[in-house]
Amino acid sequence: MGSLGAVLRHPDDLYPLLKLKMASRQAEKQIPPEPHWAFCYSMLHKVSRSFALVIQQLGTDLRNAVCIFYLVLRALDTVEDDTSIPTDVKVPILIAFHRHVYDREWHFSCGTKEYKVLMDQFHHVSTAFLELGKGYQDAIEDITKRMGAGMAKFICKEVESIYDYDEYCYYVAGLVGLGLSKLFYASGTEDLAPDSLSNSMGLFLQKTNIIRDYLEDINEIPKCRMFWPREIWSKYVNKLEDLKYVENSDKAVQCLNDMVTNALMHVEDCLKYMSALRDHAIFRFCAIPQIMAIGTLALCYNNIEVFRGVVKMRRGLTAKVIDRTNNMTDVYLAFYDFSNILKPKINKNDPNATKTLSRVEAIQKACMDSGVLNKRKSYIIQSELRYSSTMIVIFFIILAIIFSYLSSTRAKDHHHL
Ligand code: IN0
Repeated sequence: MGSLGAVLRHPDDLYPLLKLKMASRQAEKQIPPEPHWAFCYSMLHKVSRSFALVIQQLGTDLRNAVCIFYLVLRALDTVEDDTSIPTDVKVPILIAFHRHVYDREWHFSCGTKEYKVLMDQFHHVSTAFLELGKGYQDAIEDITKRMGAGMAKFICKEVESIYDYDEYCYYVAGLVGLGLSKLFYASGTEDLAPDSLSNSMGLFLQKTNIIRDYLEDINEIPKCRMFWPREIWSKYVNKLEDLKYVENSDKAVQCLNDMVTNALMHVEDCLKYMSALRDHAIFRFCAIPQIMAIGTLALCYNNIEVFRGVVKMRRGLTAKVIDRTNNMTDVYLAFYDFSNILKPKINKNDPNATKTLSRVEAIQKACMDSGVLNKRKSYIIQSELRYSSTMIVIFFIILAIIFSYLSSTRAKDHHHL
């Protein structure tokens, strides 16, 4: 469906979409003059689109640190993801990456498109990194070191058990949470969050990505990447790739629902983490990706399309989330609404139906217990209903215009006769 079609179906997306577009133009104009910072910020915009805007709203020092942290992690990810690099070359790079960030001469060519540019011009990132405060540098170095080692460990190791799955996600995303919490603390605006909650923030995002990207990862050339744990998929099929074949559709959806139920375990921790934040910009930076994740899970649950193509939230809904996420009330409303979208999709015959339902109800209870839920009725759904009634009114007005036009031409025809 084209973007015009999407906007016609959801006319209330138009305002947030325009607002996002303007904010994005504005942000692109505000690129710093120094060439290394200019490179880092324009790269950030290229690799993360809407997320870059939310980073841009942080206070200057923290914003620079997060921008560099983000790019260092993307670079590390590019090395890990590039299936054409032989293991004996890849592993030492991953392990030594935390030292490369201090070395302005270092670079390693890999990846494709914008990631290739990031890798080829990595000296700009190192130069900018060396200008950060010591507290920020130490946090970034420490996380890069632990993450690189963890990624190296998983290069030759398959994700077998659910324990392995949580461990892998801890290395690639939980550690990002620990690192960000350290950066927020170093900026002087937040208390240091407990590691377990910071970890859950990353796990929830990463598990959602792993679920959504099944097809893309399994079809990766020259070697497929597999992140779904055998302990889960082996209950449904003999090989992970069997999930994509039409004849296994029922099993595939059951397995998918099992994976979504597993990801939903982290929600209460995430709500707790976000509710402790004080700074408005940091809050939005953390809350927007979380709402996108619960929205994506609600969309993926029981949805065979995950095994056929790309399942993503529409751009207009993303724009709405960016526009409307300002405080914890918005977060509870969003989590409540998206769990309400997921709930009726639970099929009684699904092997995990009871478990999924109790997960969803626990999330809804956590949102309810916050005591803010009846202030405004709904975050997403209510406004869609309100606007669809606006659409009906517009439809009748157009109908009336066409009708009066037709009857006037008919009147003229009569006249001519
Ligand atoms: C992130 C996270 C992120 C943001 C805020 C708080 C976090 C706390 C713990 C862990 C991660 C946290 O958010 C981004 C979001 C993002 O990049 N969105 C993309 C969408 C996409 O499909 O790529 C966009 O274009 O908007 C995120 O996904 N990750 C990330 C990476 C680095 C940093 Cl500093 C923060 C990646 C990951 C693997 C989930 C940690």
